[in-house]
Amino acid sequence: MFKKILIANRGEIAIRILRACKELGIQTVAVYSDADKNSLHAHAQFADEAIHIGAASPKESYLNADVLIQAARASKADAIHPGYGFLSENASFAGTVASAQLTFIGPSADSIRAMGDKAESKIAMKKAGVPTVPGYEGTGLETSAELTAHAREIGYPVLVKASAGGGGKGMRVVNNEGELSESIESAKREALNAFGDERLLIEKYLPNAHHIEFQVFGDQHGHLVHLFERECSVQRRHQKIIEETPSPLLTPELRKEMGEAAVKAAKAVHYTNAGTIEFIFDPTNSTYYFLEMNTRLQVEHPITEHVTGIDLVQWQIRVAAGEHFPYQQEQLSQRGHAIECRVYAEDPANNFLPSTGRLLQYIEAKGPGVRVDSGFTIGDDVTHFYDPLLAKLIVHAENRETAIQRMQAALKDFIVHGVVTNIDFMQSVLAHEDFANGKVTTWWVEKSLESNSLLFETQEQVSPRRHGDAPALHIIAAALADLTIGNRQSKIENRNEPDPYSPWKNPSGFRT
Ligand code: MV4
Repeated sequence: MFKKILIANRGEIAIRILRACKELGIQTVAVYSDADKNSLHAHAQFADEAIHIGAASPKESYLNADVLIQAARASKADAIHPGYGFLSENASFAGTVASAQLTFIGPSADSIRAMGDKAESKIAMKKAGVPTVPGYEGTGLETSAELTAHAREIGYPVLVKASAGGGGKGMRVVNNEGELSESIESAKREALNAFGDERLLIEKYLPNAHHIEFQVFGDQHGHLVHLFERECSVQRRHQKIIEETPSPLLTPELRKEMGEAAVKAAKAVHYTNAGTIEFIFDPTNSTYYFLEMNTRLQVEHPITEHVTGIDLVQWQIRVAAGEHFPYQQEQLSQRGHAIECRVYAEDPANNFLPSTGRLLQYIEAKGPGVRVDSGFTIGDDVTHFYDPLLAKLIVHAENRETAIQRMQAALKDFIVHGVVTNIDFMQSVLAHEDFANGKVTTWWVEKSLESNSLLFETQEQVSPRRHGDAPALHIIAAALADLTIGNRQSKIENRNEPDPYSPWKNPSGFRT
């Protein structure tokens, strides 16, 4: 087993990984940027060591492979956990880590590469017998005339996608032939800009799709299983808001079939460690298609942990160290229902713009069946440098109905002052009959916001405290926070006192 792991990430996921290391008796090294000097993840309460890696901008710190590897060497870490985002799906980073005689806690660079390209992975999946969306993927550099012919064959509406794409970039819905050439040109331009790669593929557009993904997990001895699905259809502009498992849409038969397809997909690229197979699911005819694979631990992994009882982060570490994953597919099952709500510092009433500022009051929900994964505490600043995710609120209960009720209560208990959050917005979604009926498709949030202000109307009914008493609460919160922040600050200052005898203090200037 590893003796020491460097966590190349920040915030809630760094803290989640630090906890898993602590439970396994592994020493930890946190890294932090200028903006994170006082952040929880670099605090002695969580990390054994903390190394400063550069300026606030991700490029100069959390995305700087060289400085991360130097930090791992200087601290004598055996392995690096990349978390999610940043360098987690960067094949060249995974390769560099391996060449530096360190273990990358994740899949091989080859697996990451094989799944990194939409067109290539789609071709590989077809070959492996995994259903993919009907469409055309050639070299990706077809002329407009060639693509027009293929689109006609597929039948409108079609979807033009950038091969190198992700997060909806370079994606265009095309309703008829008249719109095609312009969409191709603009998608190419966007793809070239974003990825330096203008290759496109074209496929049938599924307008009523649900996003259902399967967690897969493989060890280094060829054993690979799935840990069931997560339904992630409540999202806006490719940012997920609410995830749940089991999906209210799947029958046991479909679940089994899709799970087997997910295992097949992962095995085709000799996948090891934690990964996710994204499917698009059409409830009108119960068809499903492979969309892409995320070759990392995902933000929403906790709901899978609660329903399967498997600690995914611990097992990521254990299989990376060469251990066998001990459960056969038949031994794995789903117990109860789990939901995750992502608490963002953003303003739904103002086009969901990130809301920055100091957390004047911050009280997390707690109680039986309630878990909060967060990297923030009272007094922290929410800056524009990083994702505005404040916390992940996760509940687990006997069934979907009780899980929804538990989530609604927990959201009421979650108090944040100083920044605006999407808490009330999520209450509106949870209270909506479409959500109760499992009718939320991937476009549902945008459509509901567009068609009427229904979501915001519901909001006032669900959450009257949003109005009226807010200014007074802010003043009280600010006064209380000053006291608490004062206490907290002195704790952090103690922790940042340089220790002249520290064995990991190094002359290369990592730690200031
Ligand atoms: C689609 C689709 C409908 N039809 N493909 C979005 C990003 C990438 N993961 C693929 N995406 C989609 N592909 C076809 N043929 C709808 C989406 C899509 C989506 C997929 C998953 C999660 C959220 C989404 C939000 C909008 C569109």
